[in-house]
Amino acid sequence: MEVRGAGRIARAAVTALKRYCDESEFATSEELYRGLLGAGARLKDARPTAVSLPNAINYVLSAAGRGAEKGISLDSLVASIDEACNSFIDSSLRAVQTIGMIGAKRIVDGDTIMTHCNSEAVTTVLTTAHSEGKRFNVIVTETRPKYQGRITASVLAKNGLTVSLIPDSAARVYMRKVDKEIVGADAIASNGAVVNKIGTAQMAVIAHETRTKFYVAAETYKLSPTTMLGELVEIEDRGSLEVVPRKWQESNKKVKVLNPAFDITPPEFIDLIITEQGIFPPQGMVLLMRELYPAPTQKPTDASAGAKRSDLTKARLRRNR
Ligand code: RI2
Repeated sequence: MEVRGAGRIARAAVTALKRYCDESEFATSEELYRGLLGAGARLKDARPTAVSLPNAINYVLSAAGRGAEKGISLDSLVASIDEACNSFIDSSLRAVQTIGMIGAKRIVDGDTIMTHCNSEAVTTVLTTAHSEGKRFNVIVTETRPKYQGRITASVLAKNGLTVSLIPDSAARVYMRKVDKEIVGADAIASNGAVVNKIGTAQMAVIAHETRTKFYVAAETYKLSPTTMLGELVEIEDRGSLEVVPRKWQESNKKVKVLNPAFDITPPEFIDLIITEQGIFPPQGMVLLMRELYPAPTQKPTDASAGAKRSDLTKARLRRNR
C-alpha cells in the first residue's frame, strides 16, 4: 500500500524489473531471463487485484522472452528489457494524459462531480477540465478504511478546484446534487464489469437510483484478458487492523473483522468507460480486449513488434497468466 493506484503500481513494478536487470550480476542471457521470470512472479503476487500489474510485467517478460529465444547476447538482452520497461512507462503516462483530455470533454461548467478513492486517471480528468477554464464542484468520499479520498481532495484543492470531502456513508445524501460520478479501475472484465476500491459498487447503485451518470476512467492495460476465458478477478482481502485498532480487536475477539479491498460494479450500472483509446460503453470492452490481446488459444501474431512500439496499447500484449 506504499504505492497506490493501479497505474502507479504497474509503473513501479516495471521500474523494479529494470533495476533488477541493471543492478544484478548474470553470466549469461539465459540466467538473466530465468531470474527475470522469478522476479516477475514475485511482483505479480504483491497485489492480486490490480490487473495492470501482471499486464505490465508480462509486457516486459514477453520482450525478454523473444530476445532469449533468439539467443541474443547478455548486453543486448539487458538493452531490450530496458527498452520495454521505458516503453511501458512512457505509454502509461501518455495514456493517463490522453484520458485526462478525453474525459475533460464530458465536464461542463456548473457540474457537480463525485469521485471515490484516489485515481490518477480521475484526478487528471478533473485537473485537465479545470485547467481548460471549466468551473465545477467536486465531492470526494473519504474511502474507508485507508482514507485515500483525503489524498484526492488534497490534490484537487492544491490545483485550485472546489472540493468537499464527505464520509462514504453520506454518498446517498449528496448524490441527488451530483451530475456525474467518475471513478478509476483496478481491473475491467470482458463483460464490462469494473473492479475498483471497496465502496465503488454501492456508489454506482446510488447513482443508478438517482439517474446520475456513472463513468469509469481507466487505461486499457487494466483490461483483464483472462476474464474472456471466464476467469474471475481475485479480490484482495486485507488485514483487520486497517478497520479497527488492535486494542479494540483484542477486547472483542469474537468479532470477525472483514476487509475486502475491492468490489465489482456490474456493467448495467456503468454508463461509459473512458480510456486512452476513446470512450466506450461497458459492453464494448470485450471487442477492445479482443483487439488488444491475442485470442486466448492463439499465439500473439505481432508479438515481436510489440516491445518496439511507442504506443503500448497498439501492441498485442501476451495474455495475463
Ligand atoms: P489509478 C486504486 O487502488 C483505486 O482503487 C483507484 O480507483 C484505482 O487504483 C485506479 O487508480 P489502490 O492501488 O490507476 O489504491 O487511476 O489499492 O491511479
